[in-house]
Amino acid sequence: MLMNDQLTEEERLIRDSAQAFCSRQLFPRIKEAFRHETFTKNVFIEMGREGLLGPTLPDYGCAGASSVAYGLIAREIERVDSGYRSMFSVQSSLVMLPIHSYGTDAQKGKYLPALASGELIGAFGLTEPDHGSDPSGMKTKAVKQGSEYVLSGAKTWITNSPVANIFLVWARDQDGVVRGFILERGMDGLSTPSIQGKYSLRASPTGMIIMEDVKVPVDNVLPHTEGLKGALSCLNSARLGIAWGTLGAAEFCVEVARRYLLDREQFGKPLASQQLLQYKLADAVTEITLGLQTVLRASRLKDEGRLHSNAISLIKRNSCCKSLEIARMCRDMLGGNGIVDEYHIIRHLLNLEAVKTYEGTHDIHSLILGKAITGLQAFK
Ligand code: TGC
Ligand code: FAD
Repeated sequence: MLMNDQLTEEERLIRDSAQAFCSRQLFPRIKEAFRHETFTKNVFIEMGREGLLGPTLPDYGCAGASSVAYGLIAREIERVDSGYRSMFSVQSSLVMLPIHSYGTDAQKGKYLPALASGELIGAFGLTEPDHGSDPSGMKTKAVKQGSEYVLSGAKTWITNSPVANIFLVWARDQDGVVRGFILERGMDGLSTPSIQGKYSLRASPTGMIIMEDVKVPVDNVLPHTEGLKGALSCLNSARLGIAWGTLGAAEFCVEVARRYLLDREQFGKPLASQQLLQYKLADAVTEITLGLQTVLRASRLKDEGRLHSNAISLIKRNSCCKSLEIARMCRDMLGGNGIVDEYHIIRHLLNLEAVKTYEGTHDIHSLILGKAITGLQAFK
């Protein structure tokens, strides 16, 4: 579709430099990082040095780039690994963006430059052990006592939590109003155990945020958001990035499969010459092409202030689901070699299973779309 022509000069430059960075800095470490669940803070520092963190913010050391540029970065990072894209998404969209949108000048000045450089790592705590798809039932409490709030409760499945320095936590105050709080590592009563045994996103640390009467100064409350809407609004930008990113993972899988099929001969000729396999490649390339055009259009609408969150649900759901199907099909095309991490496809396939679940599961986005189509709410 000559997508290159649909990008601005700045977007092309950002994409090319992100691509060079990802192949130079991220790709060489991913196999070992996934195998051994190793994390290095350098990933954040290097992303920060490259100007990739919080790229749409207009100030505090950020690039002020378009939502398309944000998506192009997500696509390049996820071409390498969804876990690295998770780190980028949470830092940029779920921590920096809410602080920028809802925070005081003092909070912005204190946290944003250090988050942009990767010196500080952030985490976003919405999900709780008993409230995943339905965060409206959240139990984490914030009780005001003088100049502090006392937070108690637990968040789980939190990307970056075991390594984060700051935690954007959503909790209910004594009046039942959901508010955003910035917690810092080292506060008494705060702990962040890792979740063990993940077979997906192994390069991305995931854990809990446990709060046992953590005293949080009122200066750490985000003043410009009240109610669940604030927390859910944060998800829009991250979901858009996922819609771009997962297509990058799918593109990588297709490229590996294409090269493999051209090189490998069975029954006396290259597998790539077999009609069944060409048919599958045609399906994969079609879905990726359609998906990219749609996320591009959605991102342009976002920058014009005309993108509805229902449309974000549509692209998050579609990209995750199609990319997962493509990864599975490519895995199959490599036969036995498809399950070996040397070829990377099995890693993408395992990652995409989690990406289909977080930021609203596939079926939750189906229900959001179902409500938009019928006017009837089917969640509850
Ligand atoms: P509902 O009544 O529909 O909504 C409450 C208020 O919020 C508004 N709203 C939104 N506003 C902006 N953007 C959105 N996407 C919004 N979704 C809802 C809504 O208009 C309403 O506003 P108001 O003014 O009327 O008060 O709320 P509900 O309780 O019925 O729930 C709706 C539902 C199920 C769609 C929502 O709870 C939901 O999206 N659930 C999924 C939960 C989820 O996505 N969690 C993500 C956690 S973070 C994460 O996974 C990070 S992984 C990142 C990584 O590693 O990359
Ligand atoms: P549940 O809500 O228990 O859902 C289980 C199943 O039931 C799903 O198939 C779901 O689609 C289905 N279901 C639920 N409700 C309905 C319904 N009404 N009708 C039909 N089907 C329904 N959260 C954060 O806050 N911050 C993070 O940084 C973060 N990072 C994550 C990283 C990883 C690796 C993972 C796996 C999750 C992360 N999450 C994070 C949590 C994520 O958002 C939740 O896992 C997700 O919202 C689903 O919640 P749940 O796991 O509790 O599943």
